[in-house]
Amino acid sequence: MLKTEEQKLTTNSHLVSWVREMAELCRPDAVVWCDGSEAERKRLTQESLAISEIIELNQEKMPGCYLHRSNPNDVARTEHLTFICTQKKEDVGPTNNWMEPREAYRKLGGIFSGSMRGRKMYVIPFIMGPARSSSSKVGVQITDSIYVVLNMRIMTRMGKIALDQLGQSNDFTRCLHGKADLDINRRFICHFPEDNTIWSVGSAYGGNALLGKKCLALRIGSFLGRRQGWMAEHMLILGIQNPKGEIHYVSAAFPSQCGKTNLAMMIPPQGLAAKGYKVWTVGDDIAWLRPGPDGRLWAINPEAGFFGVAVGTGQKSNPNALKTIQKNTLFTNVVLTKDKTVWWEGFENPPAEGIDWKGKPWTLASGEKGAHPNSRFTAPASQCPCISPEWENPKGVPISAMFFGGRRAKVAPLIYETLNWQHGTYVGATMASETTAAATGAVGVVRRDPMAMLPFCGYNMGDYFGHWLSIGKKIAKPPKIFHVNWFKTDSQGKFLWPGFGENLRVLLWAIERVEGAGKAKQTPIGNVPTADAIDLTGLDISKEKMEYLLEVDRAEWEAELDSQNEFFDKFAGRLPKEIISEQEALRARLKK
Ligand code: GTP
Ligand code: SPV
Ligand code: MN
Repeated sequence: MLKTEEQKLTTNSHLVSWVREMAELCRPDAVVWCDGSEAERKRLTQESLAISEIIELNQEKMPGCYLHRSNPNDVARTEHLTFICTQKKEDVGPTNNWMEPREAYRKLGGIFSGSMRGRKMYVIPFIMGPARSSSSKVGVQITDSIYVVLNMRIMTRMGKIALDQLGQSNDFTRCLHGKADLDINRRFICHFPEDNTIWSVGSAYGGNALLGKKCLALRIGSFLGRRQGWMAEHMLILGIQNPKGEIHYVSAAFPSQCGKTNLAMMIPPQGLAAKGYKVWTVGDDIAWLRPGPDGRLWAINPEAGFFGVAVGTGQKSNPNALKTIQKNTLFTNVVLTKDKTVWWEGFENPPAEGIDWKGKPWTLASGEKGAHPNSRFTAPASQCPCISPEWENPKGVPISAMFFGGRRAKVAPLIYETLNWQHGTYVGATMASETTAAATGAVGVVRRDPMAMLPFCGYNMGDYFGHWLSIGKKIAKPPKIFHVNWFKTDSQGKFLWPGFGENLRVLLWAIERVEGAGKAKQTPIGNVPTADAIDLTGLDISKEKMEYLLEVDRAEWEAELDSQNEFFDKFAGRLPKEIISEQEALRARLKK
């Protein structure tokens, strides 16, 4: 059944026999090997249209753009159905769900069995990272969803290019994905880091189904990174160019739906643009970081596209994202307008009526939400107007500063600088944020989300903190680590800081600190800018507001430390002693 097409594309016997084995399990009507060509894109688009999996948008206004509506029970990551399957349960730690590998293969195998009858099986070879980069990894995803293939085309370097990179090697992540019947009761996202394998069944949603992204680049990636001496992080990467033309690259870890895409594409506010500042996007969600021979940490973006949150993306908040999604973009769970364009909450000039994300007639006047809060766009990174000339550099870019941050209505000031790598690791390890619509479950509940990796770390998080500490010992010139919070609110729950492009002001202070300048005040938690240290040229914000944004309240921090302990207690013996001693030192500073 496989013969003709496979032989043309690859002679890799490891790959060919694995695909044959999976086809025997899933029993598709046909196996299609994807080469990544333009002709293939056209053909698959037509097939997807024919089964109403996607809807053609206005090709004059939005060439190459299509809309997909998910099954309403399948619109976000399902963390309770996501498992790490290692021989020993303690290796996944207290923050991951565990399943015994044989049990997982048996259980999911039962669901996969015969599940592709009447459908085609697509084989997608892909690279995470720039082609020919020694930092890149090859994966091969099998799927029965054309929507998934079309997304993978945008999000990864796929097809022939990946087979060329793989050659005859057996070193690739085996990614099996099937929609089965999209039944949430038969949905499992299982990772087998010890086998370099991922099996995902019963969902066609982004992070559950585009297996190169969270599953490979973060869960399997973090596991491989620990073995091989690098880091896989839920971080954006951006370059900040000063008026002299010098560029500092920084990375930032914020939990899902907490502003990575927006920060990665921000436009300098007028006051700073006039002075000559520019921002360059390298990546918006994931960074792979390695110690370089020069003692610095170097980062690549393993992805080739953006799977961004649509809701909230507007002319005012993120004009670069809007320019990026003018063409060749897939939209998921947004409003379809009368003239076959798209809209979502937070996008200016709403239409009076349209079809909502569930496919039902919708009017603006109804006050109902038209787009799902986790609606998304999938767009090629190369279309971003501020994409960095370095974004595909196989060596990556050197990182000067790293930022941790989340949604905190209180406690965390706008920015503070940690004292060193070890203290920064502690600050990342104790990050907290209010939950969002990116995953199913309650929204707005504060939870610990270390390094924004809580749902994405492929092994015991205690060991992960240890890995951070060990990387710090290997780099002579570590980036400075900061913590930011764009989401502090007033007594009415209104955001105090204007955010978006204005965030550049805060990053510039951090870069001044990297360069040994920038005025700072010592506080128990770290160094905070003095009231006049942040460049506010052209921004109208009161002195009182700034003072409150930068305030460090001792009583709030003492309570924060108590709540950190509840999280630490889960790790029992596996929390590095350095993390505990950093917390003790902070407690002592707060008491002084
Ligand atoms: P994932 O793709 O889920 O990982 O999300 P992300 O971290 O890339 O978040 P994104 O940039 O898409 O922003 C998520 C939401 O936060 C959107 O609704 C934004 O409008 C909002 N947001 C982003 N940056 C800011 C900010 O600086 N201030 C405020 N108040 N909201 C922001
Ligand atoms: C996230 O939830 O952090 C995302 C979207 O970036 S997903 O690909 O679904 O994980
Ligand atoms: Mn993300």
